[in-house]
Amino acid sequence: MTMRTTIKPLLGVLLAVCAGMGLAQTKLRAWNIHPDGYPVTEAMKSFAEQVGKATQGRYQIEVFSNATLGDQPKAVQMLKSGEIDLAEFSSGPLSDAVPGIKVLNLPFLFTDSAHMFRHLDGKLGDRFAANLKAAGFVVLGWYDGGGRSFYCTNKPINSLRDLAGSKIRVQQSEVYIEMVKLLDATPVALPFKEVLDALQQGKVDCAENNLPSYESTGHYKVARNVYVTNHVISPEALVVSTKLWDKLGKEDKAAFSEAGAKSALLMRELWNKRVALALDVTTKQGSQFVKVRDVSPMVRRMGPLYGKYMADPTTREELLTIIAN
Ligand code: GTR
Repeated sequence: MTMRTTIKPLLGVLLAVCAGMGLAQTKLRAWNIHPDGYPVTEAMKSFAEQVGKATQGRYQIEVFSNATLGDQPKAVQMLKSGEIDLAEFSSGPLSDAVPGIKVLNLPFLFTDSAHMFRHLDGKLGDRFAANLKAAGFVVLGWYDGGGRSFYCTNKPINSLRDLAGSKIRVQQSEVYIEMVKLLDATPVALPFKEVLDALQQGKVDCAENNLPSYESTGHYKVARNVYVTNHVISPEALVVSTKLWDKLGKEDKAAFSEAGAKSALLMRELWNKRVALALDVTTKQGSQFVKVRDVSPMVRRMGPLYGKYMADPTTREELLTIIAN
């Protein structure tokens, strides 16, 4: 008898024995767009470690960072189809697949992260999580996406007039595309990984992001003119596919949820430190920050976008609840 004929049945028996001892291991794949050391990556790693511990090693989660498994819209589909099990998504690209969370990307909706988390950690957060679950994504934790601002390669931006006519890279997400059009600029939707080249090669004049991503991507090295608008403050989410979730037992669900909640708190803490660090690094390297003096002209430009959300009773209620509280 050769190795080849014995190995399969032996493996089967070993796995069955392990399962009987509660030792069967399930390997899970988690998608992440950011590099090592970034708050999202570190929080995901800590999540993976905690799940491993809490389930006595039965679940082994591997975090694939730097978008090595594909860009964000692709990963959203991969999670739905079960090709990957977990992911950390920005609410921008995620909302194209789940219209029930679109309102979260509206410009000037949240005044700061504390305002955002007051809602996400409360009733509205539960509602958005339910909408996500119905679409195949179970939220394990809301992460911080920070405040996004514009930055350009060639000229200082002092007003909306300076942005008009520019080609601005946006996330692959409808709300962002509409927002840039309303500023009389041209939106260019590109995957995150392609933005540095696009800025360098002049395919786009500007991009927009939060400070930690502005720094971690090296965008600051080519686009030094930052127009600090914080036009979108929106969340990100650590999610697991409902395909996997539905297979988990009660105790394992609790272990995943607890690890997710803890990782969110860690992420938010790391985030604040990283914002400060990114500001320091980019300033020292020559980035020029011009703070918008008055956001009202920009808010007024967004009228048609708000109009759409006010026309729908559900999003109208969400929008009004958020701005009133
Ligand atoms: C980052 C966000 C990423 C991605 C990126 C982008 O702030 O964390 O998930 O959405 O922005 O602009 O593509």
